[in-house]
This record gives sequence, structure tokens and C-alpha cells, in this order.
Amino acid sequence: MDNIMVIGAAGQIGSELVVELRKIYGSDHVFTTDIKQPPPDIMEGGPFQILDVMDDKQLIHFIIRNKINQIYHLAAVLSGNAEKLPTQAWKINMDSLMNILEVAKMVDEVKKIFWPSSIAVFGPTTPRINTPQLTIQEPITVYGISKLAGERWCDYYFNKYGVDVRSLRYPGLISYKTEPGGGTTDYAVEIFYEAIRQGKYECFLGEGTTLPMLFMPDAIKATIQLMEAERSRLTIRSSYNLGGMSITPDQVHQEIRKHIPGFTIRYNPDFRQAIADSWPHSVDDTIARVDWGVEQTYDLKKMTEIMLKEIQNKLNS
Ligand code: AKB
Repeated sequence: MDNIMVIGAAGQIGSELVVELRKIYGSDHVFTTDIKQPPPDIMEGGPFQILDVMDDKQLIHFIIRNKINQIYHLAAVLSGNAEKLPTQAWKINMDSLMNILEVAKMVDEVKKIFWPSSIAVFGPTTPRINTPQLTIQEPITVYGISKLAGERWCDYYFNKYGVDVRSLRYPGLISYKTEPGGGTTDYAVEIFYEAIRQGKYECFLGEGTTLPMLFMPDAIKATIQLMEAERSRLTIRSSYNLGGMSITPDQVHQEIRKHIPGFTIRYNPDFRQAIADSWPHSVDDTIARVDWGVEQTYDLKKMTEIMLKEIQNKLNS
């Protein structure tokens, strides 16, 4: 059985991915790390250690000591936060990835790496509807530039050193367990919390801003599917396009109103509007479908029902 390391286990993706990985590999084989404490089930359900991926010496010791075979490197500064501290965000996003790629190159036991990219690798000159896998990429955010550079490094390490690195260009991710922090698509999580807590929400994007979004169970399934795919089936070593539902704040508002009729929304776009306006409306993930069979199961209606129910339970407990 492989030993798996998850970096960023306290985050929006990590806190849910770990649960699924433990089901597959067994709790003792999933080594979770972060610079902050994760939710109690992650802390108590298997090995956890505070670890900073920027510290390359600590990182390599951890990997060798625990005989790690697969690494999921999920730590990153997201688009909104990165615009506030551009040079720091660049350093964190790039240096952490380079540390992982170097370890994978040096340590033979490390067989596979997962690193998330994002729709942020696209920019205002990219075709916005059904954005193809291969297209113009001129991102205008620090986050997007770091993800695009990261993709090129992943491809380079695969071709030059045979490092088996796998990646997805996540759209906005919607989930109830752990809230995201500092992203442009975060409104699509906040809106559910505020609908339940306050019955009203002030949205930092305009009502008609269309972005591709994915419900977390679909994102986790796609991530594990990609990591379990036969190496020979993978034709993309930068990062696979991953689709989702194309939705606007207004559509989410209307869907929530079916459950909470009095829910009101006010639109007050901030600096994140320009970021959202530079990203695709929808993404073509045909290559991922053909290569390893990705598919989405949740639409806005089904997701809204689950989000409201689960957040209500969480706030009650
Ligand atoms: C963000 O909004 O920064 C992220 C992303 C789309 O990568 N959720």
C-alpha cells in the first residue's frame, strides 16, 4: 500500500480529499500536514504534523522518514489574496512547487505528485466559451501567472526527469466543510453561509458574472481518478482542463430563494470583478474525458439542496 502525503490538509480541498484518501489507502497510510491545525476529524483520524512546505529540509526529512510514495501539494495563495501581496504570493506558490518537484526528482520512492492548477491560467485574450485545453494564455493576476509558470515546470520535470506529476485546472470549488480563503470564486460558498446566517448577502461580483464552478465531491472524485489513471493514458503533463457548471451570482441567489424565499442580495463588485471578467465562462474538458473518464454529477439544483442542508447542520451543532 502506498504512503500518501497531503500538504494543505486544513484547506478547502485538503480537508475533504484526506477523508476519501483514508478510505482508499487506510488512515495509517495518509500523512497529513499543514501550517495550521486542520478540522478535528483530520487531526484525530490519522497522522498529522505541522509542516511548512517552504522548508525544503524539513520536507525531505518528512518524506524519507515516512516512506512517502505519493504527494498531494495543495497549499497556495489564491487569486484575491495574491493581488494584495504579489511578490510574497509568487514566492510561496512557486518555491513550494519547486521544493516538491525537486524532492520527487531526488527521492526514487516518490512515484506520483498531484498539484492543482486553475482556470486562472487563462486571461482576457483567451476564448471564454468552452475554453480549449490548448489556447492563448495571458493571465493578468499573480496567482494566474504562478499557476501558468507552475504548469510549465510540471511539464518540464515530467519530460526532463520523468517525474510523474499530474494536475487539474480547477474551476471555482463549492463546498461546506472548510471555507476557501482569498479566492475570486469564494462568493459561491459565502452566499450559502450568509443566506442561512443573515438571510442576506453582499456579493463582491456583479450579478451576471458567469464562471465555471464544481461541487467538491466531483472535484475530489476527478482528482483521485486522475491520480489512479494508468500513466500511459495521460497525454497532458501541464494540467488538464476540468469543466463544471457555468453559473452567475444571480442564478445561485434564485436557486437559494427556492429554499429561503426571503433571501436578499446586494451587488457591490470590488477588485475581484476584473479578475472574474478575465476568466472563462466555461471550459472544454474533452481531453480529460477521453484520457481518464472525468464526469460531473452535480448541477446547481442538487448542489444547492446539499449545501443548505449541510451548512444548516454545521451551524446548529
Ligand atoms: C480562486 O478564485 O482564486 C480559486 C481558483 C479559481 O483557482 N478558487
